[in-house]
Amino acid sequence: MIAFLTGKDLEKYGLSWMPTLMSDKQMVLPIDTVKYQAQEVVGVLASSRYAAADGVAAVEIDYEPLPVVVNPYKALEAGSTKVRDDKDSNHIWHWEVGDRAATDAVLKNSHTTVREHIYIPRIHVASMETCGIVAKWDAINKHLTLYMTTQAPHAIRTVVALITGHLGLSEENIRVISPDIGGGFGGKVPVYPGYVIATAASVVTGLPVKWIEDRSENLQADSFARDYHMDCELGADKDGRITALRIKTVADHGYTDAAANPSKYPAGMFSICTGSYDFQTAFTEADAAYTNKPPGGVAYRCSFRVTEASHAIERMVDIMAHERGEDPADFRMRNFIKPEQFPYKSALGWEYDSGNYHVALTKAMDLIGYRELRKEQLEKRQRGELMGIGISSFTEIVGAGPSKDFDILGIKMFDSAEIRVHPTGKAIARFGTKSQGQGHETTYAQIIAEELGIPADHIKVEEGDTDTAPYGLGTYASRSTPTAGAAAVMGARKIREKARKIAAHLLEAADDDLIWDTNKFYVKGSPDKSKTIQEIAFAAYTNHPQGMEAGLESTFYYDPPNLTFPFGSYICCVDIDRGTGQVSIRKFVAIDDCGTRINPMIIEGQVHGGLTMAFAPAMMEQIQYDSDGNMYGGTFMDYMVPTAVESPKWITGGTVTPSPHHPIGAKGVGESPNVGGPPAFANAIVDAMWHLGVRHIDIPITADKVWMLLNKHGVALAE
Ligand code: MCN
Ligand code: CUN
Repeated sequence: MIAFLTGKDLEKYGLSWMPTLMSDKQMVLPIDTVKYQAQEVVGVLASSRYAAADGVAAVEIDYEPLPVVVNPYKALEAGSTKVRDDKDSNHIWHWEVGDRAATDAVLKNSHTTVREHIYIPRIHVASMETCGIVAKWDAINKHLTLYMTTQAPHAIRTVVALITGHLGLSEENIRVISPDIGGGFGGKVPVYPGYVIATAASVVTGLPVKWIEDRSENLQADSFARDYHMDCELGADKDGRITALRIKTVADHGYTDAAANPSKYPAGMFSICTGSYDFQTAFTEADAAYTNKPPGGVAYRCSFRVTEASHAIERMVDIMAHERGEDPADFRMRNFIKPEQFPYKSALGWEYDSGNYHVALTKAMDLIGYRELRKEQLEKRQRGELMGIGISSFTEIVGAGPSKDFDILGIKMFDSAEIRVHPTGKAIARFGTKSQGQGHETTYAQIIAEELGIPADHIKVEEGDTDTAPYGLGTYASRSTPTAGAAAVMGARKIREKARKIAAHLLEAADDDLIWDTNKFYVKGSPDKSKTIQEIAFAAYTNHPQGMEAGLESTFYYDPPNLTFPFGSYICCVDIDRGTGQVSIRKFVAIDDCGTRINPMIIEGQVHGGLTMAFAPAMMEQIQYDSDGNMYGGTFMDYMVPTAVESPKWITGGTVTPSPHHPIGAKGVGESPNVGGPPAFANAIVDAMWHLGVRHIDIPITADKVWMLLNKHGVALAE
């Protein structure tokens, strides 16, 4: 054992609390009260894992139970137990967008209105590897190196510099390295106490210090996602045209707002909740509450609360269609934003760049054989069998910036690429994003190869080292392709323009007389007079024009003019066993549109993974607490992550509607399947049971929930 570190020790350095990304604050180590079960209480430093475990076992803490508040509605009531002594109440913020009065009036006068309370419970990303860090303080050079699992290394470096400046640490002496981190999925965006404790411990002891979570620590104490309680109301006229949407949300943030949203958007991009439909009128508001739970409101492949928004609208549209006795596909087709309406200004303020929703849904319907399945469903229903079909036609919103509206802790959201072409025509490219398994090494190289004609396997892609990579905001919210991917294009084009000048010099021609073709410039009218990019690269270092800077490289910071709006149509077909309530996914078809596709195989991988991560919270995953704030479970015995055995087979396809403002028309895709997926399952299951009187089931839709409903409606088979 080397040392114990307490909140009191950290207080000396002003580090017992730290800022969160939403300008709230979070305990690093507590001094006399803890806020939730499983909160870190003391740091034990030892020279081996075994000694550290003995050290932990030797720690004795006297806990005195204090009143807690676990339910966010209760937390918001006057006189409720206060979670935070430093705050006046448990109400964190109120946020609203849209026209409240107009929405109320339109809903009041609508021919049909449907209402539903929809809850999306807490879930946890459970990536392959947990979070960890090795902090190494070099006292002689006053240099700090942090090898850590972060999705945003540069932002971390700046934050460390800002909060430790008073201790003499300076940004040029901080190096953050994020190697292969075993998956991120948003869970590795926040800063966790373990990182800070390891760093402080290294500075105090002068030794390199490693912290790595075990699985239970990861499940119980890291940031959680969702926990949105949504009251939704949707109206339609007598012809089945949507009139207005209202959603009122209570957001459970645990004891601190540690969400990783852009500053201006406390509820993220939730106002995309009008989805793929043409709304004139809408209003949404949210109130966030403190409760005695770990920090919530962050990650799980979500694009900043878009999963919640998409679940709400896709469930509501389905409920409306059923209420009207109409086929949900026909109802959607009538109400979709039409292709000629793009760029489309939504009632809640977004400008959708491009879309073609009818085609995507038609393609999905053809692929699954929708009309035949409906026929089969009717026949089965007559035999008393339960079969359901669910559609989700979602719209995503990804690619933050634009920096005029988007920042994290004041740092504007753009992204970057730095490309260097070496004399022999090979290249290295570095980015401000950080792949966690999305394959940037492959796709960024492909982008540059396409623009410069250098073979992709001659291009080395690097990310995640703040000493070498250009400044960027990292990888989350499917922003890499819309931002850094665009920077790669623009940077490569800058290089091509310089290459043109060098080629003109070599070919003794005017710049304007040169034509670019795949990997070379040739002289207009004489295609045999040409210089390849490799010849040009060599000349950039050996024979460049007098007066021109040597070398062939560029740095580009790309600030997107708008977000990108990928979309898709998913259809799920289920059978339900009346004896057990077991739902089996018979078929699942996913049509995704992410604009121009850079690498279809990588996209398919993203979609397969994302659909599995949509299936998980729809059918299995959930973090629950009892009324005293004790977490049920906290291991993989209780938190059900699907394996290959449970996961359905995915049938995927796509359409291509390029983004008009991205330099190659690409939109993000990394989170689409996860954002669009859950309501497809829920809609299918409710569809199977609607005729029994079931209107809505909150996810996860487990067999016991289904069986209870079957039993309640008198159709469960009992042996
Ligand atoms: N791509 C493409 N053509 C497009 C769009 C994307 O070929 N039109 C490729 C990209 O070049 C990239 C990949 O698809 O290689 C994903 O790109 P993009 O949609 O831009 O998303 P990001 O790279 O920004 O990845 C983030 C996204 C998020 S936010 C989560 S959460 C998530 C996800 O990616 N976490 C993942 N997918 C993951 N996949 C793995 N293996 N591990 C994670 O932690
Ligand atoms: Cu919201 S999970 Mo991804 O944005 O890292």
